[in-house]
Amino acid sequence: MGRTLDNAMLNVGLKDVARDGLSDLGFRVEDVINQEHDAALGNGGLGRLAACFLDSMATLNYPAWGYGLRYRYGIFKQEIVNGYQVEIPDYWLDNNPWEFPRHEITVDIQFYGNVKKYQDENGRISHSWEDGEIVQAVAYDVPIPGYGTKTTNNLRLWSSKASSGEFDFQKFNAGDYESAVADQQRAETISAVLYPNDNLERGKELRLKQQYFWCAASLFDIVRRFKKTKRAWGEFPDQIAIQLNDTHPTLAIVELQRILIDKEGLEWDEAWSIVTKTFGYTNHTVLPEALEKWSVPLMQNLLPRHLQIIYEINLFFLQSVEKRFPNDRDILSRVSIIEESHPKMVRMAYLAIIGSHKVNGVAELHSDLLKTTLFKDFVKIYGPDRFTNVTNGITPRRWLHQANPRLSALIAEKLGSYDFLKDLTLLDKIEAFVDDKAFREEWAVIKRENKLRLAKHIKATTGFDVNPNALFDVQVKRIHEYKRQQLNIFGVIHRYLSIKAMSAEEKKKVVPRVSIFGGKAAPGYWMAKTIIHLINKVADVVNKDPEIGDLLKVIFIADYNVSKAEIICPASDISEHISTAGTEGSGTSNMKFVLNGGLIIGTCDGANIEITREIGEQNIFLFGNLAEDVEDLRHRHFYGDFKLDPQLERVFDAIKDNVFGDKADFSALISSIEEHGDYYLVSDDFNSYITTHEMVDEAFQNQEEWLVKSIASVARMGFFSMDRVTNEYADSIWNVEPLDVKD
Ligand code: CR1
Repeated sequence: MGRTLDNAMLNVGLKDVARDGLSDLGFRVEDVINQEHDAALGNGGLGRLAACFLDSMATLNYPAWGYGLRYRYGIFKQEIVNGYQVEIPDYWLDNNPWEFPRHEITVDIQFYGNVKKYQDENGRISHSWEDGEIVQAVAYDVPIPGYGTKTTNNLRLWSSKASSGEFDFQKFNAGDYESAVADQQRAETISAVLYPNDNLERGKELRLKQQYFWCAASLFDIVRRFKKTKRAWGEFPDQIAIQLNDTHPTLAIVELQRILIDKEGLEWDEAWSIVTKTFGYTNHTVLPEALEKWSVPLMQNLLPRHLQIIYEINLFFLQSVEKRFPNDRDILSRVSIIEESHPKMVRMAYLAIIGSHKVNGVAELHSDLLKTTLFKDFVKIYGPDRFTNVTNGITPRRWLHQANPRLSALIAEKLGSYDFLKDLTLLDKIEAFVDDKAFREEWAVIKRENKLRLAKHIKATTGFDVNPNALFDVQVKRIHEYKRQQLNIFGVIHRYLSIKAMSAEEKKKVVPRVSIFGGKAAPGYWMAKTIIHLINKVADVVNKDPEIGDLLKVIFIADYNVSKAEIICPASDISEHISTAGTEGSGTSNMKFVLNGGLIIGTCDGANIEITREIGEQNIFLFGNLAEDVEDLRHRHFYGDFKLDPQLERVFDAIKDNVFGDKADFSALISSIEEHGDYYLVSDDFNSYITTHEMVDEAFQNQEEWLVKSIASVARMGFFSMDRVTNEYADSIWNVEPLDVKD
């Protein structure tokens, strides 16, 4: 979510009032804004997308709730010590004025125990989940004000607590002090910490506990609210839509089925029809290591009744598949929710598909890949209409108006109002001013000021001076091999070596560059940490090399988060979105950078492809192999049919010559490319990457042309508003309409 104050003031239209009032008291509104801690309850694009959804749903007057966990510790704070990432706990909850504790709204959540079967006098069988342990979920509400509307929605975050309350005094009085404390601590562990992995699942029991705790509390809340209306159960899907943001809340499907059959006494078929009409599932990644699977024994122990229901769902599903494809024996094992491995595993994505009425990916390429690879069999079973695409977007309130107030004001001045913040397609009208000299000038001045602001931040946090006239080249996102920060830093080394080999005359023609990196590595992701280390070692050498001077600077901005992104996005000349084709679901920072007048260099991956379609291929720097070629290239690497790119070899030679510290520190990174199959195709894309960067340099030298590209691109970004996205979900998945709040 990032910070709230600035966004909330802008959304409810009170920032000017606040500024004046504070100034009367001798304070600057900016200083007050900067006191706030980021709410960092997620890892990367997935969580930030949810935050953009909340802003949009409130702005468009959709009566919608967000549900999540109130982690005591969100994503860790990152420090760089001697070039290495160090993780520090993030005490974000101290002095958080935005949450409203609802101590009266609690739900008892059960774990472990066993299932008993009962038969009544009519022979009807029922199940009851008994014993085990109970943990209490307590609601904390965070208000989400929409922009230019009276609607304020609610984000409800659940915190875990011992069911006896703060402390079991009975146990205490009986002399069992230790166990009273232990109960309390075990319960509080559930919402204690966010798992710090982006695009990776690790199957730990506590994580499954978190997921169930969150789903069960939220479902109880939703069902309680529905029951107050006294409507018939059949109306449930008309009144309620639940969207699963990836598979992490898939247990909600099973939980609703359990509530309906075990608690409310509905027949299986009626209940299941309600469930599937209620849920929609968004898939956010095709990376195999991110696809959730839970071990059957683990689930059997923690959630015995849910496992039974999953087996039942699977049985009915497989029976229907067998009926439709009687001659295809293999399909049953391929699509089964249960993977017949040792131990057996529950495939959460399959459960999510089977329990939902619509499944969508987050960009066109990604949704196509889902249909042709991961979920191919399900397309055969359910038909293509069950699968759809909704390309991601971003909220222009935070990512233009709040992050770049001067650009927003310039656009408003030209368009005559701030209406574009509610209908981003209106931006297309600024293209008419592309030849207006004064407008262009102003556009350039704003970019320069934003670069100065970032330069100031860099100076304050790293001690390095960067030249604001240099080309600012930015890659900020989670550090991951598939996102290929290693390709970027190898490109930087190539540039460094090239400059070193130049004559004084040649150096005069070099376009000065500042290569800016930022992003966290998962604490257990060793290769990602190695990449961070290499970036910082290269920075040490390059930034202090007198032969280089202002021609190249390398900066690693520590602790990248939402509020840093708000400073960084408006300040880029070019940003990098360079994942191996076919691996990035969508990417959303690509949209943020373009909306702020930065150009981008990228592969034909995720939403880059649609950004190109919208802004025109003359306004983007695309490079690299296509998704359709990836499999073949990997195959060739596997059979040794490949030669390392010679310019990349030169880069590796420098690393092996200890130019950037001990070569041993980077040997695994190099051998993953040289010897172990180059899974992310760094070598295959290297030549295309550096040639395209030469084109970037050339283009940047013609500042007038560059400005035209920048303005035209912003003008054509309307499609990527989160409001378009939200309306698409509302129409094609949720079947919900806006509800105006009356005065
Ligand atoms: C994807 O990697 C996408 C976001 C939001 C991420 C990224 O490309 O922009 O989702 N996926 O859709 C993810 O976190 C668990 O999967």
